[in-house]
Amino acid sequence: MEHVIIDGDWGGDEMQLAAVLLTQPRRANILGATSVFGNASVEHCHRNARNVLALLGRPDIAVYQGASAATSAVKEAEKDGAYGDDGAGGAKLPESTAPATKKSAVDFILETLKNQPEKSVTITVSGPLTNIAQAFASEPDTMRRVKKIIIMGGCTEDIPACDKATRKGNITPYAEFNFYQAPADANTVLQSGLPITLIPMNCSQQLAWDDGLRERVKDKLSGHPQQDAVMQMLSCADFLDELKFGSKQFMHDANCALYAMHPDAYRSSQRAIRVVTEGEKIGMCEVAEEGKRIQVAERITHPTALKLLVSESLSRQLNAALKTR
Ligand SMILES: [Ca+2]
Repeated sequence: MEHVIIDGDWGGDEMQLAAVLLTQPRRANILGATSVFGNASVEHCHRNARNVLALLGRPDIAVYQGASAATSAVKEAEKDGAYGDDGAGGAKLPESTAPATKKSAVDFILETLKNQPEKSVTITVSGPLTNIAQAFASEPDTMRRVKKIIIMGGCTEDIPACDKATRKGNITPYAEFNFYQAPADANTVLQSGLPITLIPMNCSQQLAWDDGLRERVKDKLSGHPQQDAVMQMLSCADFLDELKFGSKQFMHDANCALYAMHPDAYRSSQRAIRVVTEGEKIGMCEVAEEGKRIQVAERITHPTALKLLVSESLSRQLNAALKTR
């Protein structure tokens, strides 16, 4: 059984991630969720987290608000508007009526690691790494109790692109969005010596949210009152990925949950990764000769099966939630 904290800049991507875990209740138990700035302000991402979990039938999973900006940001990093101002592509979900929480994301993460048995808690991170970097800075020994941190972020290989010959990022030609938003925090976490698996975008881009999948999900959600909102949330970044990679948007974040449940579906290797923290290539990953090694997932062995698993989990969980309301 995996006991999981989901940390992210919640939007449609995290909805897919959470659905994968929620449909496997005998193998995954979500201890709580934390929000962070990223695709939108932390207030928007926090609200999305609450609303998404309520829509998935689990308003009881508490969400704790996290960082509103990178730890050492000189100026706010540029965004690409991929998910609109609200991080949900303008989709209007019903407001969760779950009680608000007062504890911060960092306090929740640290308390959970102290209260649960050592090496029993997995954290998935699908937004900027600021909450994790701050928790580590505050109590490194507590953070060492974590079983595993599974991170979607960065890019460790050149990827063929449409607007350039190759790219090593989506937000800039060098940097992936999550790492670009908080490069120093990403570097701190990757150098921390904590047990980390990194799923860089050269791996996560193997899962495109393509036409066949979205038709399937749309069909299965026919009659669901939030069908349109869900489809809107999941497809709002198409325009950017089409421009850069000639593809419909990718299911980057779902990989964190898929890896937690099916690590054997990934080929990975041990590497030391450094994140560039200044200059033109800020946010870029460099493979370092020396330094703390982490697990880097490089390939998905059966992408079609995993894509189907995400889409089935999502439609199944959304429909099941509707029946229990
Ligand atoms: Ca995300």
